Amino acid sequence: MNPLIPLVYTEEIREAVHEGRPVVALESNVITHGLKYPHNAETAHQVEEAVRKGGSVPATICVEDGALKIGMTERDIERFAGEPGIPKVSSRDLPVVLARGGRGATTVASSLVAAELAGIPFFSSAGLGGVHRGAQTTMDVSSDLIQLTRSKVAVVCAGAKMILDLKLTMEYLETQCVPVIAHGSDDFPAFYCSSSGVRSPHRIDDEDLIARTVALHWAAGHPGGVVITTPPRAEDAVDPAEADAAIEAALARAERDGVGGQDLTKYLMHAVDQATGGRTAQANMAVLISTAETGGRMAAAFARTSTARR
Ligand code: PSU
Ligand code: MN
Repeated sequence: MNPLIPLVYTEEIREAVHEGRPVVALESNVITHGLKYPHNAETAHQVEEAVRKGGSVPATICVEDGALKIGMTERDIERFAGEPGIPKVSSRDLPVVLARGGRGATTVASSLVAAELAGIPFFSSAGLGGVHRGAQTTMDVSSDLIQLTRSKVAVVCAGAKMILDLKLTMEYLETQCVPVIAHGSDDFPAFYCSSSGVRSPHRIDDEDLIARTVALHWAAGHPGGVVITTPPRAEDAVDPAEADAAIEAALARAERDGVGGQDLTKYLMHAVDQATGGRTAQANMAVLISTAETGGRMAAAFARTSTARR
């Protein structure tokens, strides 16, 4: 462990990591910035339960008192869910918040940093950040993608957020040598929708084979992660035409209001939720939960192959 960075584990997670039992890391920014109270707290609990149902131990990550918390207690989650003003902490913000002894909610990117430091090789969330629409001029590419090239953590998700340019997001992952494996679909999913219209480079439905693929990527010396997608369940998915119309309107509003930088993702997600009468927020919660269960199963499969190799 790096002595400069305090890691505060819950007892359960410390033991699980120590014994090589499967753990799935989870982000906290979706609690503070993605969903509204009290749905955020309820969803965070359901996500943890779903990881357990999949056969793994959940570890929701945050920063508090200048330490990385590897596993939030029920009270921690309730506090983060209810208190306004807890900052979004992405990879570039992490050293500042740690140095100041501060706190914050971790994005996918900073949660991957924490997961690797904590010895947790699997992470799950609903939708990755990615290349924003119009990034050709704004250069807005989520740190989630860059961090994926640097942290040895497999990420189970329902693709990337639909507000993004998913074709460019896939191009980026290809350029950066990040394997993308679709589980249960041919196409790269679009978070609320089962297809982005972009075909995934690989489809593997056998979870043990996915576990072997992840192990081989790292055995080959790659310093980064693997993206494993799972589509939203049919009953949770949003009609792509409805979602697209809401996204177009949200993008126009963001431009009119001059929103950019680290506030853009949250702004767009909320604008789309409003335009769909909360339909996309509902889908977001359902997808977080179903993805977490798949993540739990995949991490368990990976732990079995790791035990076999010992
Ligand atoms: N807003 C949401 N849901 C989210 C996020 C923001 O409604 O899930 C998050 C995730 O934490 C993701 C981050 O890692 O946004 C990406 O932000 P950016 O595009 O600024 O890199
Ligand atoms: Mn950005």
